[in-house]
Amino acid sequence: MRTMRIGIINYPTFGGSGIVGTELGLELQKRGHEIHFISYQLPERLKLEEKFTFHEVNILSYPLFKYKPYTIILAAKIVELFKKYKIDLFHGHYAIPHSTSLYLAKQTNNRIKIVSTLHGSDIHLLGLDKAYKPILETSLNNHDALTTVSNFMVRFIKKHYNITKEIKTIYNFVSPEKFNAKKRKKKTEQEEFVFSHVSNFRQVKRSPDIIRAFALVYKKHKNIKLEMVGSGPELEYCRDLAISLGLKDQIVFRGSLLNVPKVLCETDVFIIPSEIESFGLAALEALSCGIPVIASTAGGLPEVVKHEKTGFTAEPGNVKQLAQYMTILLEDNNLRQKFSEAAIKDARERFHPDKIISQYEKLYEDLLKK
Ligand code: GMT
Repeated sequence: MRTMRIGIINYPTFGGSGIVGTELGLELQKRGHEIHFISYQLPERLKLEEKFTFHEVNILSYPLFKYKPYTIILAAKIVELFKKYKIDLFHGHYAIPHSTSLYLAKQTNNRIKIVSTLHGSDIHLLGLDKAYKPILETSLNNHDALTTVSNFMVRFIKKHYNITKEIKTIYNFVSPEKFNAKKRKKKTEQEEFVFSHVSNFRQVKRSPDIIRAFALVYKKHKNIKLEMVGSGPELEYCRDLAISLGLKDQIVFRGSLLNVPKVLCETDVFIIPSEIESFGLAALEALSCGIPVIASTAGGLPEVVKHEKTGFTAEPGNVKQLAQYMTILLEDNNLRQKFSEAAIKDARERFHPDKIISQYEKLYEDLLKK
């Protein structure tokens, strides 16, 4: 396989698309490709690395600008980097506004090859707004290749957008070195049983449902704890809810953490009850650590969590069902162990970087041949 020069454009924050973009770049780099990371700030997960090339997109201020035109500045950066480093292709993560910057760059220089991965709320929430939709459709229809992260997303895009280009599903992936069961502590019967949740606390995540379900479980089981990791618009509401239900000491809010594997080491069951979720990278990271997951049946989550094999899937918004599944897993050590072993096996078989990265490499090779 030829080595390629690849520009990766992503958000630098803790969100799933930013993480997938960064981890993809690092995995490609390990395989010998020359990677150029491009963003307005150093991506969080790159801060842990030693070797990488990062290009900052500087946003100039000007007295007339109330809103800075990032889309144009990023497009100009892509054109500049293409010329300077002879980059074979640019791959954007999260369509708004990256896919439009890529489209503008290609309009400026037709030899630039562009790929976008459509991750989640860029499509099932934000992109549906008429403020974005027509420009998004034009931008995506003029790409060299498009990918998304689940079969659910392919169906959703076909149903709601006028996209004529083929869209390929390439699942999120997880590194067994970074997320593994070996680091998990063996617990004694006396130790607290830990549920955890990692998210950006937006409404779509339905984080308060977990607190309400936890309150139901707590009526019978006192030796339990809930770890809530991340921050976002509903965090304060969740804190207040925990206090009002008398669970201040049982529920810990950790804020945004870089060291998610550390929390997972102490977790017995992971919960992700989203209203809609294109894939659920946080669920996959938990499965990779051998943690059974209770997910909702929404979006692409059932493609990741196998009901009654690696966890349970519950109707979004059904707090009683969530509490039932939490109780089953809490009370049945054997079932938890069975799910845990199946979770590790499934994460390695279906979502190992070796399996997923080669799909991206093939996609790149095919489009460069054209
Ligand atoms: O939309 C978000 O909540 C964040 C978003 C992002 O782009 O940062 O995450 C999405 O992309 C992840 C990586 O592909 C997926 O694993 C998440 O399921 C997806 N989130 C949603 O669809 C809500």
